[in-house]
Amino acid sequence: MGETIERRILVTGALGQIGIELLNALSNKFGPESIVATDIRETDKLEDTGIRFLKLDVLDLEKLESLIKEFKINEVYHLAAILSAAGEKNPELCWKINMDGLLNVLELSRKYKFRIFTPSSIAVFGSDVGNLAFQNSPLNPSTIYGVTKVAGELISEYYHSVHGVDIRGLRYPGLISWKVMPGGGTTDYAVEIFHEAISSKKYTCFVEKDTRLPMMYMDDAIRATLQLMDAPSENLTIRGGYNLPSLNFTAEELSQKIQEKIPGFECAFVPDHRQEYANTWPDETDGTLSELEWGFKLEYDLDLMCTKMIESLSK
Ligand code: NAD
Ligand code: AKB
Repeated sequence: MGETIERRILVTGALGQIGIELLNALSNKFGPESIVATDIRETDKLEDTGIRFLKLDVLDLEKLESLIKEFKINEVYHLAAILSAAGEKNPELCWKINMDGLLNVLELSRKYKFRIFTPSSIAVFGSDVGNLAFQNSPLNPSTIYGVTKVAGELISEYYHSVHGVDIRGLRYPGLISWKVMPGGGTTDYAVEIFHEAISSKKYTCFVEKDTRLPMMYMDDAIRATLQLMDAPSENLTIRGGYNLPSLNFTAEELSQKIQEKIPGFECAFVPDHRQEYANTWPDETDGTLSELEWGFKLEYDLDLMCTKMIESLSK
């Protein structure tokens, strides 16, 4: 879709950690009047933004279809999902929302021909991958969330090759941001730590100090999303989920970097059930294909990300 075609965008799961930031970026780029934000939860947060908000459960196919028709939607950012830790507490619900929700969007795209963005995750990988995960590393996840992300990638590839649906996806690493708290994932500690460092100078981290996971600052993730959606369709060889380059640091390295910027901050490490999920994920991801096919590069390193997080949360 070139810049000359007017975008009429629908975002599902728009009130989540990514949704709120993506709405802001889409609104700056295409104007608030181009966007219909939806979520299963209600909000009045968007009232002053000019973005239209409507309550929508992605399992409600009839309502989703009526919105697609009413607003003549030509691009959907499908973010509604249940994340890893919340998914393990309710695997059936995780499967239902992550799979049936995606299928509803795919089926409607087949009918109304809109373009889709849907995120995958580093949770597609399992413990057979080793430290560095490549695009073509094996996909043997051990969480139900990871299983839905692998199935989501496969069904996306299928709808693209069999039905010509223009769907695009990214395997986001753990995302670090300050506007909205994360919604039930394993990498949430890397956000919570900043909030607690600023409010009480103490944090009890729920993974071991030597836990190393792929991470990314939200601004890089949003830029990657917009860049992928702008890429010419013929340049893309992956429709399920592109690996992205990632930062990698241990929980202790993160706490030490915060200590440099907030003297007196103390972090304890008391692992809970989420350690088990973290142990099955790689330390880092190789994003060579994203750079080659649509030119993505990271802008934030650990130091710059920590500076931005602390500055923003302190305001
Ligand atoms: P989040 O949990 O913060 O937000 C998800 C939103 O979906 C919530 O606002 C929730 O109310 C909504 N939702 C849940 N069930 C719904 C339903 N049935 N209908 C409509 N809305 C519903 O999640 P997020 O971090 O913003 O993640 C968005 C997407 O990105 C997900 O697919 C997630 O798997 C993926 N992802 C996120 C991260 C990360 O670190 N945040 C990393 C990798 C992948
Ligand atoms: C989670 O921890 O579940 C998410 C993810 C990496 O997909 N942040």
